[in-house]
Amino acid sequence: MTEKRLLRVLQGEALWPPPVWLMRQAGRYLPEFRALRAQADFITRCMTPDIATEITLQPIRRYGMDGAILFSDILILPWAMGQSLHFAEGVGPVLEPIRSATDLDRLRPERVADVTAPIMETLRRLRRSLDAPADQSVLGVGVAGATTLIGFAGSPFTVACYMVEGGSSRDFLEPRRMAYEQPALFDRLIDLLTQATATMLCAQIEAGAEAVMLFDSWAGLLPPPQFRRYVIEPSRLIIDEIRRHHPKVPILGFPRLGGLLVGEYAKATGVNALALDTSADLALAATLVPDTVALQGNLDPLCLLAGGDGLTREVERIRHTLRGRPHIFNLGHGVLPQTSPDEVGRLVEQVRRL
Ligand code: 1CP
Repeated sequence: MTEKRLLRVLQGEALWPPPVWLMRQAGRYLPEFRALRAQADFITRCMTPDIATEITLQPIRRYGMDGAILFSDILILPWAMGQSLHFAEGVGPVLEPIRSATDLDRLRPERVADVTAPIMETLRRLRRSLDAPADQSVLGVGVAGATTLIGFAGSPFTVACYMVEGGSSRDFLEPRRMAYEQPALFDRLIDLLTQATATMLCAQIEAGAEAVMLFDSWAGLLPPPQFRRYVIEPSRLIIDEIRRHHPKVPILGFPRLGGLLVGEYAKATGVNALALDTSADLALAATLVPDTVALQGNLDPLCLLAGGDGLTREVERIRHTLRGRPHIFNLGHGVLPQTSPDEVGRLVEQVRRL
């Protein structure tokens, strides 16, 4: 049996204390990340195995997290298909928007494998580093061989949001309009992303990812019929395709702000773990989702930022509410840049307290 506690929970075991990792655990709140950040722009950092490997391992060295998530981004996929992308300081991603069939026809999904080859090299190096015997490990005592390597992609709907909007937005009006006004075009984009995402996640697994996660950060913008069509159905197809090639590799899904539809999402897609955002009531989610499916989450990133006794109380509430069922401790969204590295250390220590 594997020594990796996160993998055991993904296979349906309830462990006490729960394993822990954090979304955006490699990030600006770490001084060692900021030091590397000056060296290259964001896409170069993702595409350079030396840098991406180092950034992924930083939080593992510091905290011995149970999960290491590949340092990359959900928007690397459209970029690899040829859509122009850059990350503007203080603004976020900026893309040349896709608004017509002509724009869509310019995308080159057949190029993704070649363009993302350096990312697969990063995964191979990460797996070697994480699984090196203790006496050869670059990680701390007790960490060698204990951390699960997680690959990921954005879900088709969330990636389509950025591709059609041309960047970040609070409400993503352009993709939501396209879904109503040009449904055939939006369907084509979702279908193209569904196929490309399944292929890329299979490649990540073949390069060493032991689990993969689908981030659907904007799923909660959709009414139920569209949630079924653009969130559940493409995720189900991606998961079916991955299982055809890699039946044993666990898959996590994060339909953020999915509300009452998280149960239907979990059952229809067949995810091994459902990541819950901060708004989810854990006891209610536990009744909606089959108890063979692990729940991941869902501490408020602001609570971690604020720290102190409030953090202690929330960690206790969350881990005790889900005690007895498969649970992976995590935040309900990413670590905020203003977070203190010491509070992250305190959080991990407390989650692991017997
Ligand atoms: O300037 C910088 O250093 C770039 C900041 C940054 C980082 C560190 C971006 C730009 N992406 C990432 C890494 C990243 N993104 C990871 C791997 C590292 C880790 O988790 O530790 C992952 C899993 C993501 C996933 C991601 N990117 C999501 C889904 C999860 C979520 O946060 O909702 C989304 C929506 C993105 C888009 C994106 N990329 C970057 C930014 C600033 C954004 C968000 C823009 C927005 O708010 O709309």
